[in-house]
Amino acid sequence: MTEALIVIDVQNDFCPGGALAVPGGDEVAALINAMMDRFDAVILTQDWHPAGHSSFASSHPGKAPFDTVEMPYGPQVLWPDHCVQGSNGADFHQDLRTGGDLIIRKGFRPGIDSYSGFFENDQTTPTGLEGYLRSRGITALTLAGLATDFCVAFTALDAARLGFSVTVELAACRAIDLDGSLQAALEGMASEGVNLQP
Ligand code: VGL
Ligand code: ZN
Repeated sequence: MTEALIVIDVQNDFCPGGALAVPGGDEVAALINAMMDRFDAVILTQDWHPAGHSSFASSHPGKAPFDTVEMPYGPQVLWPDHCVQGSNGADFHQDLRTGGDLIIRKGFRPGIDSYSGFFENDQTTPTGLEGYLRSRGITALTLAGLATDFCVAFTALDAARLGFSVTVELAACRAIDLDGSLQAALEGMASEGVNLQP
């Protein structure tokens, strides 16, 4: 069995001091570094938005961060401006080992957000990650990173639906936890057959 570690969005803006800081976000870097050598492949994802992205509250007059709007593809939470392409906030946290095999950037289309490393939030536009994994013969994925209840969970759900064997290493993830989103994400992942490692 060929196994990959998928490191989700361990970027400055999701760490303390960043624009969309996840509590304890910086703590996952060392834990993830220690996991890397166990895998046949290490893949990093990077949230990578153009300035003025449609997921930013600042792009919607009268709206505030964490409000929800209706997009053509469904409801979308609005976020503070974060992970703008080329900014320091979009860089990986300095403690993270970044010598992985592949970096998948997502969320670069102005009109659509992308939580999952596989499909954008319309659940149909692919990032190309599935093809990369399949052509390398990778069948099992372990996920860690930020944030448990958004990008980690969406990536895990897509991976499970695509038929990969999926484990989420919860100790090496941290959550935003917006209105019960962490509990909902954990339940959703469990019901799709994702192995939740405490
Ligand atoms: C994320 C909100 C917006 C994440 C990315 O990495 O979980 N959350 N963009
Ligand atoms: Zn984002």
